Amino acid sequence: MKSISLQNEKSIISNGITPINVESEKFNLIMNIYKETNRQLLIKLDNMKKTINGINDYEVISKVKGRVKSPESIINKMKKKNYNLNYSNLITKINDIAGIRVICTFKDDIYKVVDIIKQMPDLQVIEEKDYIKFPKKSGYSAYHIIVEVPIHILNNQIYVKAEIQFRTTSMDFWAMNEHKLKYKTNKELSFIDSKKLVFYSKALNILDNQMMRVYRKQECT
Ligand code: 0O2
Repeated sequence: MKSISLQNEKSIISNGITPINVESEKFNLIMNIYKETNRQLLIKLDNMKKTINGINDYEVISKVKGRVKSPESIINKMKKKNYNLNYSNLITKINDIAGIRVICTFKDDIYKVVDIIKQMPDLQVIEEKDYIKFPKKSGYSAYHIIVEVPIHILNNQIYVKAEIQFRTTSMDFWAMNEHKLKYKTNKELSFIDSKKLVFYSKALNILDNQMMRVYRKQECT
């Protein structure tokens, strides 16, 4: 069996610099590969959720959800980042076409879960971004990793990149609301409202820490 990463898969991205046509068969084929990547990653992380929750007396992972980025959203992101709209850039530069979100109860659970994923023999963690220790200017807090997932297509094993975002329930609550309010709309929030969102993110972070401490203290007594 041939093992190769998607960006080197000549039969799929030959003529990688040809412009993206979202109606084409080639685009469809690439999207199907990301759908399969998403499906396989979801199964893996759902199994992990069942095992971890089963050996703990609370839900370490409360939710695992996944989505494949819509064609419109892929094109918008490429335009926003000033990438030429070609297949090579799509595959090599847009890492979150397959995207999974893992919601954990406590912040320290996120680091434990990431460590477990790093030890999975069939997943390669190729990039990490710790927006928990270093939140974005917007107030966005989460832990992101980019993984390479082996997908079997005919007699080939292709490594496809996917993004996994880890958030606590309160980080997720904040991000989903902020996403609706600001991040995904072209509407500008006022300076005061933006400041409020940063403040709310900090307040939720304090609550996350306090709840975690109370819970961990109870566990030890
Ligand atoms: P969608 O619709 O959620 O998929 P960037 O650093 O943002 O220019 P990159 O390299 O993809 O781009 O990095 P990052 O930050 O690791 O991941 C981007 C994703 O994180 C976004 O995907 C969002 O899901 C989330 N994210 C990043 N910053 C914010 C933020 O300020 N607020 C919210 N609510 N989410 C954020 P997309 O594709 O942009 O959007």
